Amino acid sequence: PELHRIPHPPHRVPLLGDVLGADRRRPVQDSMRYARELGPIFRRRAFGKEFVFVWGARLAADIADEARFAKHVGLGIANLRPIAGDGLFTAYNHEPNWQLAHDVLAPGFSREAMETYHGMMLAVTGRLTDHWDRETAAGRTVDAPGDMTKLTLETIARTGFGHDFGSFERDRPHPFVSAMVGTLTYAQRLNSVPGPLAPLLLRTAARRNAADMAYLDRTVDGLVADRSRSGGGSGDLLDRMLETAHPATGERLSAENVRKQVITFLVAGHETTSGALSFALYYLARHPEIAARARAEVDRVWGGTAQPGYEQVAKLRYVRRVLDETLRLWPTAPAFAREARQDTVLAGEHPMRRGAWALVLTPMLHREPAVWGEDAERFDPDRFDAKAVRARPPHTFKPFGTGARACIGRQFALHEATLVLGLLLRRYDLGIDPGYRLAVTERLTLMPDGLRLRLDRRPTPA
Ligand code: MNH
Repeated sequence: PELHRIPHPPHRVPLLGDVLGADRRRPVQDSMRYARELGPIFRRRAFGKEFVFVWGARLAADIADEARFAKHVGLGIANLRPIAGDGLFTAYNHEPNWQLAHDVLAPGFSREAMETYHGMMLAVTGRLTDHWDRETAAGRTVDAPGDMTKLTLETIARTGFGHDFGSFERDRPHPFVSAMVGTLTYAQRLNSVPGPLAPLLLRTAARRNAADMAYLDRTVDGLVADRSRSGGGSGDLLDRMLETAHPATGERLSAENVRKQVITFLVAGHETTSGALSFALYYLARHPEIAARARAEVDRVWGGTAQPGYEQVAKLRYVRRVLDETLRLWPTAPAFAREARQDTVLAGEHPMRRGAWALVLTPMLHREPAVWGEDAERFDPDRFDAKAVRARPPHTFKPFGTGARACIGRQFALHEATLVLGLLLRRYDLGIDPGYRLAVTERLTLMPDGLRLRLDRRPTPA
């Protein structure tokens, strides 16, 4: 955008830019603070580069126009290119492997595919509740984000790749998770050092990152080798990646691209869902009256069925609203970037050259008072009842991004998270230390920090 009309923080340091008071470990929450000071569009400078953020509803709606704007692969996402390459998430719009992989993999998220995942999701949740039952019986609290990460990693590994990481049989996170957190944190850190100095400043971190990347690669190669030995699976994501030809062109994914897709789906397929579940558990524990209403719905809709069927999940309308409201306040993939396809004017006010780009800061778009009201900071699932949703302008709720490059795993994540919340609400009363203050850690994604829950077993159907 034409920059001079866009506000920026008042005290700029020569060369360094807007670094005074900046929190380099929490770039998103830092930007939220600037947003509140500077308004619906603002810019931040770091090391000679200028980044434009938009979050006003009018601007966000305009930049969602697919005719004039498209996904921009920049910043944190571009920093993931060494590991995820031209995989679906990090591919440039013009790379042929994007369309190829999209067309080959999209049926893996159809309703029929989802129905086959449902039973596996139930089984993985059973491993979580076994673990939580033991902890609870022993009088211990549980590590909500840690255990949600085990759950979602096992779910995507099993449904997508027929693989078992054995997360619940370990005390510490699986090394795959540590390596992933390492690469995500490193990708985020690369944004906060001057490019040319990065090799010097981050020497130790870069070496660690290389080791993390090598570990992820080895894991993936092992997974693919297992599949080749055992022959085709059940038509899961890995089978699609390895064997399915494009319906129109007959083309297949190359071995190198398959590696990128497996890493992409193992990471994108669990990290953000884990955060969403963790934040939801936090809000449910904090608001017993909301938990009670959600639990009453589960008891009413599922009745005595121990193992709810696939269609029983979408019927949990209020639980689903709890999730939507959670993703409103803490969209766990908290920003996405859009670039101009041609010279254009954003919202009739900000001229942009072809290729110029801006970040949509979703946590602030989702708190825009003009759309969500003066009480936008308050957790209230009723904001997502059908009538309230119809009354809101379009493009004001974007936790899964927008347009052709929006999240391919949305239905997967929502089905999994609704199912899991339903099962947990039915099985436990959720307690939280009244002194706990929500703290959010960032590693490109968002996750509540230090959230421990105290559970009480409820009677459940056998
Ligand atoms: Mn997901 C893209 C958020 C769950 C796989 N995802 C995106 C984008 C957002 C997003 C935002 C768009 C990013 C951008 O424009 O740069 N995703 C989420 C959230 C959850 C989530 C908040 C859970 C909650 N995502 C999942 C799951 C999977 C998945 C589950 C896989 C099983 N997501 C992807 C892939 C893309 C993506 C792959 C890239 C799609 C594309 O560019 O074609």
